[in-house]
Amino acid sequence: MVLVVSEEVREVLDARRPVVALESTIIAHGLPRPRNLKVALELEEVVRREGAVPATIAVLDGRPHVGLDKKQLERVANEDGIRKLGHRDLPLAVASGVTGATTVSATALLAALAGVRVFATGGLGGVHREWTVSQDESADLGLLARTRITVVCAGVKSILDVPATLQRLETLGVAVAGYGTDRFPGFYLSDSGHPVDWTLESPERVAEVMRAQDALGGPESALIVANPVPEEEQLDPGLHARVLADALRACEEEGVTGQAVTPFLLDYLVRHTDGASLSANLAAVRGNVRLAARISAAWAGV
Ligand code: PSU
Ligand code: MN
Repeated sequence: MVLVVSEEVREVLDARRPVVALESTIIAHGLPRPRNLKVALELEEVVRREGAVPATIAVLDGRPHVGLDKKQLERVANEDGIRKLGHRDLPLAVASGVTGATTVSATALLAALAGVRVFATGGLGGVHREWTVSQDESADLGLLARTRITVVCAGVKSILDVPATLQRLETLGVAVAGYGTDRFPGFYLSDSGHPVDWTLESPERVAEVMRAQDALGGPESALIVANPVPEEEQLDPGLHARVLADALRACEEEGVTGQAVTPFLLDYLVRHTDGASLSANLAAVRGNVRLAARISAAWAGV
């Protein structure tokens, strides 16, 4: 067995108790040090407070881990040169003995392989704004079209082309519902300016949709639960628009491409909003993790 499932996670899975998968790219590449380790520990604590067990996922020395202890989390947060692994990178990382953080696509795949059904993150990857030139669409979307998992997120990162991403999710057949809203959230912002077709009002309703997915059969696709950051905690929309425009320009001028694009833009926003984008990002992630824990409880029937 290639997958290393921690003893605690194995026990809750066997007992069909609530468990929530957490990604590690946000820790290694999405948040500045030393705040990132604190956040990683805090997010696990949020899951526990809701009565669920956290399963943070990463690849350590070529072994995919589901459930990390404190030392392992510290490695993800602090190790220099830690790689960013999408799902296509997993076999290469395993065979090369590499240590890397997993993106939404790699985390969702490993969580599903381990039998974890609910996953919380910040914002999904998606279609980048200059897609017609770069063809840059996150592998998150394609993987979620083929993986039976529930992802709680604050929409897709606002650095992306949001309507194009929503269209791709429709084309790929991935279910999307707003949580308590008929507006698609905008990651740092409560509202991306685009609607969603479905609204779910409680963790129990989300669990019912998950049961319906399984009962219907069909392609093993994901369910995206789009949970907005509370309006009081969102980034000021004017500031967001201004700094994002600068960030996109800087990205182009500096010739940043591929995997480096998302971390570059996130970091630019943190530095040029005096940390306000970081606060909004963290508020969104915290809310998502809490909701995911509640959904995992409803799913487990507790
Ligand atoms: N959400 C965040 N911060 C992040 C990411 C998401 O709040 O750093 C990461 C996720 O791991 C997502 C990845 O899968 O960015 C997308 O990267 P790319 O655009 O290179 O596929
Ligand atoms: Mn990309």
